Amino acid sequence: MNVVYLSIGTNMGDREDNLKFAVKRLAETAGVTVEMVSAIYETAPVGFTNQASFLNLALRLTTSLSSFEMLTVCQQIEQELGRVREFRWGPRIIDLDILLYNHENIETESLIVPHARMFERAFVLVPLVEVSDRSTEQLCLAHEALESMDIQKEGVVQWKKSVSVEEFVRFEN
Ligand code: A4P
Ligand code: MG
Repeated sequence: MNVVYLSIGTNMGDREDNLKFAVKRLAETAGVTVEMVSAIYETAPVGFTNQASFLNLALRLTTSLSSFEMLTVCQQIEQELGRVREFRWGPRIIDLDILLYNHENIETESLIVPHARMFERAFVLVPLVEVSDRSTEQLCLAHEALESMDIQKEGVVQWKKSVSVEEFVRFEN
């Protein structure tokens, strides 16, 4: 089984519903087991700052799917939610990013793992450490990077406490 960490973000529409829909769809995907979902954080926009605040979470899953199959699953869920790409780092209904896939380093045109910007982003690292230990070098780096950050200054605030995966996906849309 492969261990995968995802980051999910949204700043358009009903943000909580968008997160729930995405986690539920992942949990329903054949070959994917969602193991743990972090709390939901409200986070100040990074990159393009003149946009609404985000809700972000991270989750850990195990899967028999390859990293590229996992990317396709993520992109399908984005499409189902009707994501329209306007511009890079701009507002989005949903964004599912693969942070880590086992301890692999992948550098292709369509997939870069570890996610290229994850170690500098508190909105990624705060939820990630909640669902991870220090079992790989990359996770150690993630924990260490977060320890040297000022979370409040980065604008990351817990918005909703963590609940079980079952409760999270018990969602009718
Ligand atoms: N791609 C390459 N590697 C990966 C990966 N590890 N996971 C490719 C997922 N996709 C990956 O992504 C563009 C391309 O990246 C895809 O075609 C895929 O093949 P995209 O989602 O279409 O476009 P994007 O979202 O504009 O780019 P990206 O890289 O996801 O943006 P970022 O850098 O993740 O920034 N502020 C807050 N507070 N919270 C946020 O969630 N998100 C962003 C998005 C900016 N600011 C934010 C947040
Ligand atoms: Mg993305």
